[in-house]
Amino acid sequence: MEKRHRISATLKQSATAIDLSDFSEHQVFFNRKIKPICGDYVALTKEQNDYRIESILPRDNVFSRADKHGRKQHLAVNVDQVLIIMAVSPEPTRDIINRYLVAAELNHIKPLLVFNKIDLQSEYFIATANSYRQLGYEVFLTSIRQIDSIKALQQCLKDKTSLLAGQSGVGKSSLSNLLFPALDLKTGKLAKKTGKGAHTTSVTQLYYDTSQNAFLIDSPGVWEYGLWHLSPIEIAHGFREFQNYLGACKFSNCSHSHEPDCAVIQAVADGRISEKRYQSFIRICESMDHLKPTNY
Ligand SMILES: Nc1nc2c(ncn2[C@@H]2O[C@H](COP(=O)(O)OP(=O)(O)O)[C@@H](O)[C@H]2O)c(=O)[nH]1
Ligand SMILES: [Mg+2]
Ligand SMILES: [Zn+2]
Repeated sequence: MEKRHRISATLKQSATAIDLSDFSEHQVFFNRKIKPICGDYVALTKEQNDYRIESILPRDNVFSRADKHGRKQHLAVNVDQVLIIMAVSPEPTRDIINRYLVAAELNHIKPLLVFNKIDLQSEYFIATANSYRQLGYEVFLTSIRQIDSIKALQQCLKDKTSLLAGQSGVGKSSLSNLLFPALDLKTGKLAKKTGKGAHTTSVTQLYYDTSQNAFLIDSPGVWEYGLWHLSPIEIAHGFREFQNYLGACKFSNCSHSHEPDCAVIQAVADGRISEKRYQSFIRICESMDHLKPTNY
């Protein structure tokens, strides 16, 4: 099926879709059985002046996060990569970075780690960036005051769908305006169109930059509630350097916290896994206690 129409935002009973052949936007309707998510490719039929979603094309992946009850909630689909933006200030805690990475790994979406405001240099920040580079992650050091610093990152956005993530104040809006100069992101197109009406179920918005053939998905508060409920076994799969050891523990359901003959604990003792990352893993596992397990 031709990938011609893509959902850019959803409301309860309608959605907007971009026609990729002429970049026009249409309001589209759908019946109860069809649940479009931002980023979906859809097949439309035209009835008089209304467009209807006939079907949703198969999804490559789904990016999820927790709702306020700690339940897994689908946010966007067909995402190639998630841009995890951090800044010298507000300074990220290790757990924030690791929680984002767990989400990206478990959603099977490539994370790009962006360390922004590098003009306000801090050695701790750069050392942190390097430690993630050593784990094999793609790391970018950027500043909106040094335009050359964003070029490498911009190259990675071409022909891709990128999801923007990061705490408030790290520079997401300023960076996206530089990375996507063709888009008028500041004016808040969505805000103008739909306001904060009660019928708005999602403020997740997909933008299309035709000059770079790049899609950007912005979802304010993408990390307000963070990870949905996960078991230690699942969380361990979000720590990529643990993968080599996960089959080697004495107990197949090892939580890597206290068990004897745990290959992960041994790797930490041998210095093959960083103590800081391991402690963060333990804290993230403990933070799940207050979330109710769900049926997902
Ligand atoms: N020094 C410095 N300030 C920045 C940089 N990027 C963003 N800022 C500032 O950080 C503040 C928050 O930026 P904003 O883009 O609104 O962050 P957002 O909340 O993540 O969208 C603004 O005052 C920006 O001017 C940077 O690279 N260096
Ligand atoms: Mg912003
Ligand atoms: Zn173990």
